[in-house]
Amino acid sequence: MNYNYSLIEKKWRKKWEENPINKKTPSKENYYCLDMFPYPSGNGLHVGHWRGYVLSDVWSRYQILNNKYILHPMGWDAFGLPAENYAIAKKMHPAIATAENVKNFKRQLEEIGAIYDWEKEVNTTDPEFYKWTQWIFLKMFENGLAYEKEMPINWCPSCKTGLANEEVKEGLCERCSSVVTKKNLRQWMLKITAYASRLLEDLENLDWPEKVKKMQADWIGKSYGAEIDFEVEGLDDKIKVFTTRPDTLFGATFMVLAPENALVSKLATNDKKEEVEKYVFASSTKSSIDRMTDKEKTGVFLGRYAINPLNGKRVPIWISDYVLVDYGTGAIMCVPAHDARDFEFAQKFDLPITPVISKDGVEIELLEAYTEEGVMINSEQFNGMKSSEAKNVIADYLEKENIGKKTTNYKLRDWVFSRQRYWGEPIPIVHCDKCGVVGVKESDLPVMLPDVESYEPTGTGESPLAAITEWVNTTCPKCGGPAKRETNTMPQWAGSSWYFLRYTDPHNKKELISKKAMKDWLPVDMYVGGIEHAVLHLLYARFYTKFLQDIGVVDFKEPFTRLFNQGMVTKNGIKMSKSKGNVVSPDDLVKNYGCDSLRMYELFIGPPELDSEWDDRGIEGVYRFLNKIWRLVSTNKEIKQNTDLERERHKLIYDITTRMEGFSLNTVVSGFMEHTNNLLNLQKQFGGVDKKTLETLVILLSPITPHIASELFEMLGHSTSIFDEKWPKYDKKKMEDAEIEIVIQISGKMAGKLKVAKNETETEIISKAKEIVKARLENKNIMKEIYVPGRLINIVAK
Ligand code: ANZ
Ligand code: ZN
Repeated sequence: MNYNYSLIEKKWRKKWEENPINKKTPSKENYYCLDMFPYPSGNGLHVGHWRGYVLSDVWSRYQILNNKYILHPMGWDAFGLPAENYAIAKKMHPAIATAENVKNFKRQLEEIGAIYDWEKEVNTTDPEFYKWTQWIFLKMFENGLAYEKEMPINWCPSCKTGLANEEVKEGLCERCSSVVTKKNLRQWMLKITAYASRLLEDLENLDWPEKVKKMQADWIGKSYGAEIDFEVEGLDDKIKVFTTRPDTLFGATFMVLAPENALVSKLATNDKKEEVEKYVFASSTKSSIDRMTDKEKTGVFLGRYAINPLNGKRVPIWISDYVLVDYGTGAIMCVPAHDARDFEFAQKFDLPITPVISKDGVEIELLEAYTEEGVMINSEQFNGMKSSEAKNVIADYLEKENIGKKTTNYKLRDWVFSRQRYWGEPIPIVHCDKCGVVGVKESDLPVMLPDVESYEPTGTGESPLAAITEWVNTTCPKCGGPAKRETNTMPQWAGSSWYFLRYTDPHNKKELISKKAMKDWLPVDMYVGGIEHAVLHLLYARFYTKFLQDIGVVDFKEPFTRLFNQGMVTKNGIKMSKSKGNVVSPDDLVKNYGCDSLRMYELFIGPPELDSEWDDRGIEGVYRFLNKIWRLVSTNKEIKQNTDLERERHKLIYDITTRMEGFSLNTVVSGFMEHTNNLLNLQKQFGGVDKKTLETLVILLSPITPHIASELFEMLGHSTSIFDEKWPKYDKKKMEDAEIEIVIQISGKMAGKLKVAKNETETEIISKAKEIVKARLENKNIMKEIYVPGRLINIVAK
């Protein structure tokens, strides 16, 4: 009988459909294993996408065998730019394009043999779902966390929409790689900054990759420092700066304000006004990428001076676009001796450079900024102090003298939450001339996204929704007078910031989720997805969770207890993607080798957390290996268990279990390969293998290759599902080899080796050892014989 994967896979799919393998029993604990849900693109899945879904399916099945009742849902992140851009390109309504793509995705996911609970499917574009996305926004609005602001935002001229800072990568639009510019628009903002410290502190206890935690911490970007006031000569105004280096204050020889700083026009002296205005305008039209990467520093002197509060020296005030208006106070004190950017600026404009820290307290001429710690110089009463101490001492002194105060600053900015696009959740807000900005009544949710003829972006900064007057014109929920709907929509992140909650109770019409569903399933036990979501999605989801905790919807502070980031699949060294033209479709591979072979090969290509190169020929080897297992079991003549077989079985369980637990799934596969060879050898040696060993092997295999494992389990005489079995347990004592190897030394030098039975006595062992090294002991006197049990014998001889 040959391994007929196609028959077997069909057979077991059907059985699982009729008889789901994930069953609730009183003894089972719940376990929530979640995939990052995909946006259903038109391209379908390639083997790179498969990798993540295989990982989470293997993990879910492994949990079932560990007596868990699992929630393993799937859904669609279907609002947003990618879906809309695709629909525009195909000249289809996004709703229709999305529905088609979802269908195709589902078919492909079923090919994986994954056990998704389709009863729990969610779709962010379903009004029953986005009703709650809007509800969360309303609650944030009521709690002062959603607010409007006129501001220069990142604007992608190609996508014709505003972008969050998070969606701009090195000055380019994350979606389409166009250069991002600035545009002044009224925006809805979410006050994520109110949660900055909690978002930072709560990272600590998460079972997440350290790398991801660090990326989040860096993004939140907490800096300790001080705000210091500089008086302006001849005016009552003060300039407040933020610095992380109060220890360098004596070296502050000039100041720089961001061009957008509100004080600029007031501080500029008359003879400088024209030049200043020109510069301010030029920076406003510069793209952020230029501002960040321009090599030559630029700037203009305002014609005015401030006073260094410690040494009373006059410092000229400049503007330059290397200072950002929205970080710290939008103004800095410049210490060219110890800051690289300030050094460059000082050199370019010939400004004084005064070192205030040196390595060993001796002043030397600087060829570049000295940014290390050291000993204070040129700093009056603080001279000789370590700069690391001076940081605090000077900050304390400034506080005492009322010149400054210690503060912390976060890089994290409030979240630009509106998009000027059609394909998103309408923001549930109404603008009334009398009452101002009013939230839609909860009972009127969802605010349905109207059907429109033209959903292409207008490019004017207005959403296409603004053109639908019958939708825009409404009545004010407060006064009943005429009012207009908010026409901006939410960003794609809105739905994905909380979807994982809804899976636990997707059909609840009364609440976002019930308390029972929350207690039963949340937080998520294991979250599997790509590293590209390390910052944004995970940060937003954490923020939403904390907010929902604050308003009593959930009772935990972190949504994802354990996180696993799978690496990318590459082909010829670059990420597999349709646009790179290097995708491998799973369809033919499944046809030619079966789903089990492809599942196993996906794991075998490399450590799951690392990027791995795809090699089409590799699957052949895995296929041959499954055939080997097939033969091992199907041709076996059953014999009674003996100690060799028992030992091999426990070793097998041990290896597979420890590697599974460590999520080292590629070595799980290689472990199977090793142990299958061992079993084949034992089969040859003893004329067969015992039944228990083979049962163990196929149970261990079942999370990875569920179809063939189920078939072989049946072949071994079982009529129940393999997934009703328990994950096998190992006994370390039974793994020990019957023979041990002992090293023989003569006077501490290696002289030979000896294999002995475990129960042999010391005298027997020593006499055997002496027999082996007899030749080297000739003409020598044995002074001493030292035996370290189970390890070595040292014969001391002269
Ligand atoms: C004086 C100084 C001396 C500084 C020195 C650094 C080194 P992080 O760690 O990123 O918080 N800074 C403050 N606000 C800024 C803004 N809006 N745009 C550009 N730069 C700004 O860095 C804080 C430091 O970055 C601050 O400390 C300030 O320069 C600069 F030897 O002040 B420092
Ligand atoms: Zn009103």
